[in-house]
Amino acid sequence: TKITVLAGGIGGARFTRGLLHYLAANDASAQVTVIVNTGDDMWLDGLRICPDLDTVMYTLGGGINEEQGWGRPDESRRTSSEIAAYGRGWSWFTLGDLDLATHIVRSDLLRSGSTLSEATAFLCERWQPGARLLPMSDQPVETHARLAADADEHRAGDLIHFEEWWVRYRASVPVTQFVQRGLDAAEAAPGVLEAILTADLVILPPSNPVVSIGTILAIPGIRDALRSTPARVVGVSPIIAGAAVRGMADACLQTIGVATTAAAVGLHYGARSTGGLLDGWLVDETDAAALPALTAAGIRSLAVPLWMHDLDTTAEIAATLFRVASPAR
Ligand code: GDP
Ligand code: FO1
Ligand code: CA
Repeated sequence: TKITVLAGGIGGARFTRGLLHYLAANDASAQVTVIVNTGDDMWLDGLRICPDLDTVMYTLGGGINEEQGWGRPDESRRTSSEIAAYGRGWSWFTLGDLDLATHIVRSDLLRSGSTLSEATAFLCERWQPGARLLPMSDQPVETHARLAADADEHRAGDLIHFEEWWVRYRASVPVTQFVQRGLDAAEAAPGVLEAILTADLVILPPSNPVVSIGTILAIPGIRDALRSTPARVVGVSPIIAGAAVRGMADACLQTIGVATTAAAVGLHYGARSTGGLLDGWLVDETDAAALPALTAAGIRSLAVPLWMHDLDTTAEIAATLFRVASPAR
């Protein structure tokens, strides 16, 4: 079985870890490819930072800081503090000392001519994530937020990097739009379209629908590949009981005019039968009231527990997802 997952950071990483746990017991020959959002990437302190790629790599490779959800366990901020003492970098964005090694190695590879795909494959040789990790694109595509109000040195109308809006402002400054800078020159990375077109199953895990999945879908060719793949395309709602479970995804959804509900996000992706992306959609057991609207729209939906408490509860979500995907088309 070939399975392709489109992922952002923490949500997509945790889901995929549960998926691999399920497959180890039920389909050991399955091959999983994760297409990862690189819209959060940036140059900082002369280094290329790829937050979502690193979160997925560390989570699947057993090197994630579990409490934080990103970065490595037992990191010091000594190097970050030294950079801040020079008045450089982003004082509100912490690069742990162990994580910095990853950024240094990646930046070295990129400067000596490797593509991001090649640098990612190299880093994964150490971490052995158990899945093939592909950046969505080898060209830099960086998500920016257009501010609706002044904030510190920024004026209303300015574009700021997504991570500044998310981490420095905790998504609390209103935004009029998200802009993917670099999109015009970007194409899907090697293997990405093929992974979608030749899969048996494509999964949209609980990742941010706007700035993670939405950014991946904006790369030329990816949305069309999802529409035309013979694979089943099934998703897991990142919204439970009208709330973004962790983080501030509601502020992102509000910006694009989508309600923070499991039904609205499912309908935003849309049914494949009507030009959208989804064959199936899982909502949380508390969101069962959303089922009639989703079913009426042509999306096979089920209401089951969607909290990824641990490996077993997450594997159970993956198992349900296979059931939703299985009926012959
Ligand atoms: P990020 O890059 O780290 O922000 O991660 P993602 O793009 O993968 O987005 C994470 C999204 O997953 C959040 O917006 C939450 O709404 C959602 N999420 C987090 N934990 C859970 C969970 O346990 N269950 C479900 N269903 N969704 C979750
Ligand atoms: N998230 C934070 O909330 N604060 C940080 O200082 C921070 C640093 C950071 C460094 C490397 C990395 O890979 C991820 C990091 N994150 C941090 C997480 C992350 O970038 C964001 O929460 C997500 O990208 C939002 O989607
Ligand atoms: Ca992210």
